[in-house]
Amino acid sequence: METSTVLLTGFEPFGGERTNPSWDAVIELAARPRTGDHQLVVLQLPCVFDASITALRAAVAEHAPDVVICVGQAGGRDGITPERIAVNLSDARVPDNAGNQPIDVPVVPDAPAAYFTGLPVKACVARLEEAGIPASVSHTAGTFVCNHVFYGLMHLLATELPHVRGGFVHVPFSPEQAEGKDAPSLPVSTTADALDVIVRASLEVSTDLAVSAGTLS
Ligand code: PCA
Repeated sequence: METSTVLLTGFEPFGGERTNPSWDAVIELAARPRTGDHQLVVLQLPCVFDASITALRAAVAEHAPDVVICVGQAGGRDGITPERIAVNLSDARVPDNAGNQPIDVPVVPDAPAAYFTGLPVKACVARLEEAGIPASVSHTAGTFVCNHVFYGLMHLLATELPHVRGGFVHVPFSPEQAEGKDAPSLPVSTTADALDVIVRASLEVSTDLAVSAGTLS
């Protein structure tokens, strides 16, 4: 069997934080010995509109991955949240790391309003729960750089690389970040465990589970 390549990205710190658990978990996972018929390629993305998509596209072109999973921090969330939908809208409440603050601009002009993830998000959540890791499907990745990258990824795959599977996962603060904030957190090693589960489910599960993950509001 041919070895699959999985491109896993995390973000640099932003918003005055010293760390970003998305990147810390990605490098922790990459440092562990791997079992299974796939290789991981990791990349840190800048928390900057446009430059993040440019870096992602370059890595996809260089490594020709079979699966691309982008990961970002969502402070305030209490579990791992695979994202279901990317919207074609940037509306930044705070500036990015280069001082850009787009308000109500499309990620890609004249492109669809939204894309659904290519990852089996319900199977991911089921496997995470089985592993004792808090998780739920999310229906919004926000309107900042994470959604921007998620939309940019899904647009690239839809228009140029339909055989590549891709999606986005938000993760909670690390305990160190949450200190003094009254916010939930997850140890980075648990977040790394979760990313391992999601990578494997994305390689193994071709059709997502038909179980409800809907919300009423
Ligand atoms: N989280 C931000 C951008 C980078 C990150 O890790 C977001 O949710 O948009």
